[in-house]
Amino acid sequence: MRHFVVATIIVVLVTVAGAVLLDPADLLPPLASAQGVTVDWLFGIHLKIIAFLFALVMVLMLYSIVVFRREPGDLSDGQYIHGNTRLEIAWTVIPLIIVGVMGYIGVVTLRDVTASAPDEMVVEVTSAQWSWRFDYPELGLTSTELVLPVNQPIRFEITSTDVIHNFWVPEFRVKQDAVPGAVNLLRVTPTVIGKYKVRCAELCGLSHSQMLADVRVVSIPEFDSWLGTETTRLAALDTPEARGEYLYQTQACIACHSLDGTVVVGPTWLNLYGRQEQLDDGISVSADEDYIRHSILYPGDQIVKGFQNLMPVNYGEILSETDIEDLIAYIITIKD
Ligand code: HEC
Ligand SMILES: [Cu+2]
Repeated sequence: MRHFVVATIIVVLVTVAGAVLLDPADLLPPLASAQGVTVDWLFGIHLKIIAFLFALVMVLMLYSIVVFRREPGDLSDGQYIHGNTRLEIAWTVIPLIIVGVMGYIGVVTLRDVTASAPDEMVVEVTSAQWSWRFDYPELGLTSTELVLPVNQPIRFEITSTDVIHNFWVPEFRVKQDAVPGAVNLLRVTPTVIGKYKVRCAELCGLSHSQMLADVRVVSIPEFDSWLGTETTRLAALDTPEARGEYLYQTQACIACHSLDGTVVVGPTWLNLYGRQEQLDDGISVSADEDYIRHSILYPGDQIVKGFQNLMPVNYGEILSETDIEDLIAYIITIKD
């Protein structure tokens, strides 16, 4: 009985110490969404249960090792114990109840986090190796930076053009897979003005770790002024070259092609037009308009020497004929 009391007291002390040390506030980045409140609450409960289980197992084990260790010279066998029905019922029923309760809390939390709001703003998220694009269909805008008005419920409609990615802003806590051919929903109400980053949370190839996008949560007036600037900028896209530059930024080319000579994933576009391009089958071609068009539509046909066949194959479906002409017009302007 004395052992039982002492061990219980130590378990309680270690549980409290563990729960204090495992403070979620130290483990997670600052919280910046309404949905995250429930998530953090759930996370806190989990950590406390984990602290208790850790204490239970470790304390009883170490206590037994130290207190019930063999005395020197004692060669007798240990006591033979044959089951203990009460104990067995207890260690079956109690975890069952805990799991049941956690399941219930999980369902309630999930319902809470995915609940819709009447005044949602839609943002379509398109992921591609290795970039993000954000379309605001209600506002007629496209951006590579995610700008959100504070306290505005957002419904993200998330998809991918190639492989599976995952849309994640750690400060918002929630995340969602981006699956080609499907649209997945994620609801977030940003609550804190500030700068964050979208990260890809699904290993998706070579530049997965660089697959970032800027997030800005701003006040309503600031959002309106951003809207104004972007709309004017879009309206000013009246030359093929300007539209091509815009496509370069919004259609993911920027993730793999540089403009300054550096090699990212694909060849730089600096001085691309007109250069003699060595292909990996030993042939050399002159990079004229037809070659560039062909490279965009059928990237696997002619692989540039020293590069891998990593360019997305579906630009023919995504881009219109005018888009491709605009891109070519833009590429022609990139020379030093
Ligand atoms: C995921 C990375 C990636 C993206 C995104 C990407 N490309 Fe590429 N691109 C490559 C790679 C790698 C090559 C070289 C291998 C090859 O020839 O297919 C290449 C080659 C090219 C070439 C031939 C270049 C040369 O030096 O001969 C052109 C033109 C081109 N891409 C245009 C585009 C355009 C336009 C876009 C956007 C609409 C784009 N690419 C998006 C990876 C990418
Ligand atoms: Cu990714």
